Amino acid sequence: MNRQWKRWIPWSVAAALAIAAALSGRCAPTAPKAKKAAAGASDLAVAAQKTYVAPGDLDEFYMFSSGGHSGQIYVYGIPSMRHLSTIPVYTPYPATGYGFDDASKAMLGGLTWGDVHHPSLSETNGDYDGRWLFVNDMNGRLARIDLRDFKTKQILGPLPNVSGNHGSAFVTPNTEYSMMASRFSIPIPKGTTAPIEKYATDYKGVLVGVKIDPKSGQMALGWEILTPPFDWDLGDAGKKVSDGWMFWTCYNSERATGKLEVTASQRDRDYIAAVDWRAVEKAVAEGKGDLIGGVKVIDPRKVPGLVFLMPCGKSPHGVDVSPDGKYIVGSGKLQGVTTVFNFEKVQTAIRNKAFPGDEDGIPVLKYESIKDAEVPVGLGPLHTQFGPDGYAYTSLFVDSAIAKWKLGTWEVVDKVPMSYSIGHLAAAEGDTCSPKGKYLVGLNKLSHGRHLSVGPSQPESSQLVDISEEKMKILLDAFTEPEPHYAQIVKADKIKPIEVYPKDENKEPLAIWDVKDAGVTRQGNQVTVKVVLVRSTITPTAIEVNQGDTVRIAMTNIEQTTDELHGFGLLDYNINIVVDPGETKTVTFKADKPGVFPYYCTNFCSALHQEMQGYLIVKGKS
Ligand code: K7E
Ligand code: CUA
Repeated sequence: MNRQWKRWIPWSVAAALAIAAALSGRCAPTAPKAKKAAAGASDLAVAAQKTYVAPGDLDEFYMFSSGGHSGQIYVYGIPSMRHLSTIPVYTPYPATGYGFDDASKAMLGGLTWGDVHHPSLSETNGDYDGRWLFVNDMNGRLARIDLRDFKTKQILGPLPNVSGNHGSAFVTPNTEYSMMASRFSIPIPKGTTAPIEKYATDYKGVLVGVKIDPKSGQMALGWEILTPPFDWDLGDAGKKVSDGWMFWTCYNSERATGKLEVTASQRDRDYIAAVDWRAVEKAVAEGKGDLIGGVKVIDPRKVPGLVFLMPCGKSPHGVDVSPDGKYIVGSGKLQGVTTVFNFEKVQTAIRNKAFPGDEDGIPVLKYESIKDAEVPVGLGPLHTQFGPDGYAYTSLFVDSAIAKWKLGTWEVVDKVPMSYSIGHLAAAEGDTCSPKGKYLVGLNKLSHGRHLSVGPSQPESSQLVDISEEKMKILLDAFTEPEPHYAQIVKADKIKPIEVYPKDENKEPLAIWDVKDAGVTRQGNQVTVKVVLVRSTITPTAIEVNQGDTVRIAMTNIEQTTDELHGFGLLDYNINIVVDPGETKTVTFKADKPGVFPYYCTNFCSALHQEMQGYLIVKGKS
C-alpha cells in the first residue's frame, strides 16, 4: 500500500461515520417552521431579481432533467426553475396520449416504465448543437428525443448482453456514438446462467458503443467490449486533445457479491476505464470480435490495446473531462479529495507499456504516473462540472456542499452548502468544450421539509446557484419531479422547436385534411376509420362497427394554429389520444364489447370544446 492510499483511509472512516450519523437521523436538519430570511434583505432582493422572469419574458436556458424511474424527462427554464414540459420516454403519459397510440405503444414494446439517469444532448465539435437528446434506461435501452418537437422518436433495445444500463447516454464530441455501460454483470449471452459463486469468472460486464446516424439521429448497436464483472457507473467522452477516448468509472472491482456496501469496499481503489473507441471501431471493421447474442463483442484478451484501467479512489461516481480535454477528474465517493488525471500522462504510460498489472488481460496503469493533482475539495466528491474561466465545480455528497476550484493551480477557492445531500450538479453547458457559466443547479437528494409538507413522500430539491462571481450564491430552491440524477443546461437560443407540424410534412397514408373524406371503410372484419379533428367537431360524429371487428382509427388534427391540440378520449376502451396541430395518430383495437360508447375531445380547444364529442356504436353479434 503506497502513501497515497494510506492518506485516504482516515477520510473513508470519517465519511463512513458521517454517513452512519446521517442514516441514524442524528444530523437530520429540522424543518423550518415558518418563512425565514436566510440572508440579509438586500441579498434576497438581488437573488429574487436574478431569478425573476417577468410575465411574458423568457428564460435564458433550458434544463433537461432526468426523471429517474418515472421514465420521463422534465424540462425546466433557468433561471426561473419553472417546469415547462414533461417529455414521456419510457412510460405512458396520459397527458400527451403517449403510449396509447399505435406508434408510441410499439416503441414502448409492452414495458411500462424505465429508469432514466443521464440525459445527453447531441454535440457538434464538443458543444451542444440543439438537435437531439439521448437518454438511457437502466433496462438496456437508449432513446432519442427530437428537439424539433420535443418528442421521443426512437427507443433502441433492450440491447443484448447489457444488464443495468447506467453508464449512459454520454455522446462523443460529434455525436458519433452514444455510449453505454452495464452496471450489473451477468453470464452472457443473456439467458444463460452460472452460480453466484462463479461471479468473479463467469459473470461479465460490457461497454457498448451505440452508433448514431449523423443526419437522422437513428441509433444502431455498434459494438460491445467484454469486461470483468465490475459495476460500471458513469462516463464521459474525451474531447479536443482526448477526442477518440471514452472514460467510465466502476465500483466493485473486488468482483464481490452479497452485501456490496461491505464486500465491494475492501480495496482502496477501483478503476476508470479508458477506451480508445476509434481503435475499437477499426478493429470491429476489420472483423475482429466474437458474435455473442447477435452483436460483435471484443474480448480485450484477444484484441489488446483498446482498453486500459486507471486506478481511482474506491467507489468513484462521476468521471468528467475538462473543456480542453486535458484533464480527467474522478474521485472515490468516500474520499476528501478529487483526483485530476492528465490525459497526456495516460498516453505516455500506454506508449511505454508501464502496466504494473492487469484485470483479465486489460492493462492497469500506475496511479502515481498518470495523476496531476489531488484537490482537497471536501468529503464525498461525486461529480464535477466546469465554468468558462478555468474553474471546476465538484458536488460533495457527504459534506452536502459544492466546492469551486481552479484547474491548473488546483486551489479550492469557495464552497457553498447545499440543502441537502447533493448528488449530481449541472452547470450551464458545463460538460462541453465551451461552458457558459452563470448558473449551476445542485440536484439534491433530500429536501427535509424546505417546502409545504406533502406527507412522507417528499419531493426532491434542486438549488439554483449563481456562479457568475467569485463567491457562489444560492438563488432559489426548487422542487423537482423525481428522480433528478443528472441534468443538462443549454442556451435557449440553440433549441429551435416548431409549434405546428407543417401539413406538407405529414407522411401518414391515412391522413385526411377535409371532413368530406372522413368516415368508415371495411374489409371483412377490418375496419378503418378516418377522423378529422378541428374546432369544434370530431368528424365523423358517430362510428358504427360490429362486435369482433378490428378497428383502426386514424385521426388528423387539421389545425395549423399554434397550441390548438385536440384529444380523443374513449373511456370504455381505454383510448386516450392527443393530436398536435398538423399531426396524424392511429389507434388500433378490437371492438369486443357491444354497446354505445361516447368519445370526446380531451384538450380544451375552444368555447365549444365541450360540444366536441361523438359515439362509437358497437353492434352486438346476435
Ligand atoms: Cu448519481 Cu445514476 Cu449518475 Cu443517481 S446517478 S445520483
Ligand atoms: Cu378539441 Cu377540445
